[in-house]
Amino acid sequence: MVARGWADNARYSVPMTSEEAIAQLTLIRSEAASQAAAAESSERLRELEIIHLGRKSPMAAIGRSLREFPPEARRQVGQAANEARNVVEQAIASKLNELESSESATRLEAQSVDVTLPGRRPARGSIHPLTQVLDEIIDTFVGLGFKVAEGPVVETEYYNFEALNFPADHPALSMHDTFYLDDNGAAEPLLLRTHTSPMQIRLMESHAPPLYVVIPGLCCRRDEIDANHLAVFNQIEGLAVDEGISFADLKGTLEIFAKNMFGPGLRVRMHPSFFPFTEPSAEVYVSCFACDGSGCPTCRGEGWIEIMGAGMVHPNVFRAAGYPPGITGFAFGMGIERIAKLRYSVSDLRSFYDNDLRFLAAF
Ligand code: 2U9
Repeated sequence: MVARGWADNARYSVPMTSEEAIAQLTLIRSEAASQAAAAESSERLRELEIIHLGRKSPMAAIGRSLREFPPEARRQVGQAANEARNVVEQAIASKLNELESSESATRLEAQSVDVTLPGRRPARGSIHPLTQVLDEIIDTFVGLGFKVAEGPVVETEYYNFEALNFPADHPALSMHDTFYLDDNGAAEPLLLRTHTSPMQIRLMESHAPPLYVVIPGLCCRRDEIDANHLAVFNQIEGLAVDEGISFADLKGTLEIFAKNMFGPGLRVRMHPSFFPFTEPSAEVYVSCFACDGSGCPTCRGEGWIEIMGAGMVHPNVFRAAGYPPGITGFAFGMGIERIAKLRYSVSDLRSFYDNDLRFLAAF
């Protein structure tokens, strides 16, 4: 039967008989199926989908012209169009499936890992020499029953100076010249602490005696930087407060520390000195661990090396902290960088902060 319909795209915008439409569909169906089978990529298949099944495809045009055919022809053309669409969809889908699995196999192949190759060893860091020395110092004092505490680097003038018995115009203050913060209306000037001693005052305010504590931490002074001085450095200070604590307890404690740090055979000597917060005060020396006291370049020919300062806590300091009259205690303080410099025979303190891996790898 010759029944006419219309195909409305450029190629097929001519009236068609149902036979012509069915012939067209058969042609589209076989062409599209063989194009799909020959496709080499999923992109090409998506392109074929648009060409053969899309809104502007000849197949869609025939579909739109169905209503122009009489019922019997419409049924035949419609059935042929459905079959053609199913065949083309099926051909595209199965090729897509095939391509995707081979594309993913190629991808997996490219990403595969040879587990038999030797591993790459990650570069490992090490503990900074200053941290190593600090840990060793802390270990000794913890072994003797001291606790460890830390406090703020930003302090008030009261805790950094006044409570520690620094008279307002005393020359000892010049050794403690430091950096002040913009006060922003604070009741009291704020500064970067010059020693960790303020924290001992804070601890005494909140803890009744007995007190055995070491306090490590960052300190700042307005110093010219050279091989022996840094403007930002680390200290560890100790405080022991108990009934009947004597200078002998101080010396015995420091001897244990010095022998642990520099060697069991060395001797400890104390020289009179002055600090506002201790009375009496002393500089603490160890016999030179390089020449055992006979004099060498390490001890600049003196036979002795200064390692820290110490003394018996001044009664004014106990008073400021609110401790009872008659209580006794000792205190000491040392620079971590200085101890590490001596311990490892480093000639310049700045090496600890250069971040030169060749230097740091030596520890
Ligand atoms: C309180 C009472 C006493 C801490 C002390 C020193 C002696 C000392 C220096 C060593 C090298 C500082 O880093 S350094 O320049 N320190 O000589 N420090 S006694 O005395 C205290 C601390 C707190 C309440």
